[in-house]
Amino acid sequence: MKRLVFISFTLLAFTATMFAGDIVGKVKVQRAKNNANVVVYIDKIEGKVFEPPEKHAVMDQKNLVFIPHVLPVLVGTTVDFLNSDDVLHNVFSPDCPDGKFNLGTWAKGIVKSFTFKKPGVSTLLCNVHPEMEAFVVAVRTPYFAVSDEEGNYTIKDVPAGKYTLMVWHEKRKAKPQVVEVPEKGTVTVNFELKRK
Ligand SMILES: [Cu+2]
Repeated sequence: MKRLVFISFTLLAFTATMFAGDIVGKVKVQRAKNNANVVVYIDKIEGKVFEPPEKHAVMDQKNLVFIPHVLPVLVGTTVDFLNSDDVLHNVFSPDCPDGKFNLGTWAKGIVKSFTFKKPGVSTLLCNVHPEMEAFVVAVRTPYFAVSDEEGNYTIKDVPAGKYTLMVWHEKRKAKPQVVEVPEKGTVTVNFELKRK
């Protein structure tokens, strides 16, 4: 019996990866210096809840900049906040969907963590350096990507099916698009983001 269960699980995992495609595309951000930092993601898949990864995501603070500038995570993911500078940094969020928080102010080498449990965007700020800003975008599926400076993005191994593909950018927006992911190969979806 155990063996049968094991085999069916393996088969299930196998068919799941067998019928999966990639979503690729290019985003164009109007009146921006480049096309980076757009999050493209599948908002939700009906009837599916995804276990957050045990591995923590990382937000660093280096040379007085948050790295990365935009960090998409699956809902429930814990983010480790580092300080790689010789000066003190702080992290607080005035608009986190889980409730605003302030992790305090700390020196190099210390790590503070926060778990993002609700979907949505959290602005991250540092009260030592007002010009520092970053965003954590918590989404309900693991199917997300961030665009590079050319605007390219790739979401790999998405189970075949029809979904709503959303985009998020700190200053621009675009309407969601319906995407039909093939059982094999890629589907291309491009976005043009305009003023909010
Ligand atoms: Cu700082």
